[in-house]
Order: sequence, then structure tokens, then C-alpha cells
Amino acid sequence: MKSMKYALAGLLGLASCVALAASASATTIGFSQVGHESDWRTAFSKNMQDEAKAEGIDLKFSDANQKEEDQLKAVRSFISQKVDAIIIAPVVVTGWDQVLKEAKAANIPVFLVDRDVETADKSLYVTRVSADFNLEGRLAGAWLAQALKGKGDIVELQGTVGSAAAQYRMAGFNSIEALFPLIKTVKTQSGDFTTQGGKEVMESFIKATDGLKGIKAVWAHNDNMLLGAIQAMKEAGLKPGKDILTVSVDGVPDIFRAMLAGDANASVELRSDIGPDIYGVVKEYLAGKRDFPKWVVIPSDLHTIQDAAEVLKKKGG
Ligand code: GYE
Repeated sequence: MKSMKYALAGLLGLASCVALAASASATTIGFSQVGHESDWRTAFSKNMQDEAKAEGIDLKFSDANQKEEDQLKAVRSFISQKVDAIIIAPVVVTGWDQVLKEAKAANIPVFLVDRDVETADKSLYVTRVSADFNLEGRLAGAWLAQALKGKGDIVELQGTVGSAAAQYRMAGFNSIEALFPLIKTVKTQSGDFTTQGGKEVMESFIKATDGLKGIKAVWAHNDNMLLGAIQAMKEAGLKPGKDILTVSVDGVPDIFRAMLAGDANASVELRSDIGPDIYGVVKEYLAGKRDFPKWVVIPSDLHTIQDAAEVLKKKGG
């Protein structure tokens, strides 16, 4: 009898050990990130990694260098590693159906962050957590229309061709521009969301327009391209922030520094500290919740020289 008791106690002990081990084994998440093309992206990657550590998540982080083929490879490797969930920030909107089907067949839930995908079957991902890029474009357009008093030619630096961030921001901005018959975008080209890209495109605009003759403003789909464009304009002896008004998106520390130096005018802030929002959704899903909106919207707002110092301080700069 006594030995039976011991055996039973031993068994119970073993069972609770197994249970403990299971609850202690970390959630494994694969995250396919766009790249490291901008200050916003780098800050977002850092936030995702720091937050994973803080929450005890085993994060498999993959930087795709702005190449969709690298993202597809990363997602397939996450599937073969049997991660608990996959998070994708897609470089471009097209080309995702097949790999999303493969994840579904492997019973691994997929979550989109930041950029969007175009897919015929929205059940291939759980939800998307991101800012409203179209609204960001509208906010930028509304500020600029007001600053230009409804009149003036402008040039545009587009983000990565085929990316949701570039497409939706452009559409939002254009919907506002369309309300003002005397505001016209006379030059537009992609600078691929990088500082260098923005600089080179602006140099070519300067050449093609005899030193931006008649141009009143520049609209850039992100701050880094604008920072490059500011360099190009200054090198050409122009005065960005004064003769050429500027508006862009992201709200990275350097754009507020540029505002304080008088070289930039306005930026729509895109939050980069959204790791907790994303992991929160993933964890709820893994705990059994199924009822999610198809889009969890992160708010964005516009900043100018009026609050540049304050915002920069908050960002630790
Ligand atoms: O604005 C830009 C980045 O997809 C919204 O990508 C994001 C954009 C962001 O590289 O800086």
C-alpha cells in the first residue's frame, strides 16, 4: 500500500513537471521584416526585438533587405521550423497568395504588420496591425494645401514602388490635392524610402527644373528621403524649409532636428513602438480568441516646428 502511495505521488510529480515545462516553453514567432531602409524601420525592428525579450517570446527575426524573394524564403523557413505564429511586414503588396496558403496548410497563423498585401482570400491572414497610410497622405496634403494657401507647383518623392505605404500615401495625398486646382505635382519619382534615394531623385529634379524654378514644395513619402532631398537642395544653394516647403511621414528624430534647424516644416508621425500591440494580438489568438477585425489601426498625427522640440525630447533626442 505504502509503495503504491509513493508510486502515485511520483507519477503526480512527474505530471506536474511536464505541465510546468510546457507552460514555460516560450512562444516562438517568426518575423519577416522589410529591411533596414529607414530610421523608422530600424526603430521598429529594435522595438520588436526588445519587446520580444521583455515578453519572453522566442523571436526569429529575418531582415529581407527590401527583397520580396528573401521574405518568401524566410516565411518558408519559419514554416519548416514549425513556429507558433508568423508575422510579416510585406515589402510589396503582390505575390503572397502561395506562401500564405502554405502557412495555412501547416496550421500556422499569419499576422501582417505595417504594410498590406493584395490577396483574393483575406482568410489567409488573421489581421493587419498598422497605421492608416491613406490618412497620413491626407494629413500631409491638408497641411501643405493650407501652407501654400491653395496654390503652387510641388514635387513628390515616392516610396518603394508596389509597396502599400507608397500606394496608399500617394492616393491619400492626391485626394486632397484634387480639391485644389492650383496645386500641381509636376515631378514624381521613387527614392525607395532611403536617404540616398531621396538625395539622388532630388538632384535629378533640380537639374530637370533649372534649380526647382517655380517649385514651392516637396512632399516625401518618408522622412529619410526628405532628409536626403534637403542635403541635395542645400548643396544646390536652395533653402528648404523656407523657399521650398517640406512635408513627409514617419516623425523620426532627425526630421525634428531638421525642423529646429529651419530646414523642414512638417511630418506625420508613424509610431514605431508597436511591438506590444502586435504581440498582444498574436498572444490572444494563440490563447484561443478568433474574433479579430481585419485591421487594427494605429493612430498617426502631424507635427510642425510648433511642437518639434517637445516631440524630439519625448523621443530621447
Ligand atoms: O514610412 C518608411 C519605411 O512601411 C510605413 O516603410 C512603412 C514605411 C515607412 O521604410 O520609412
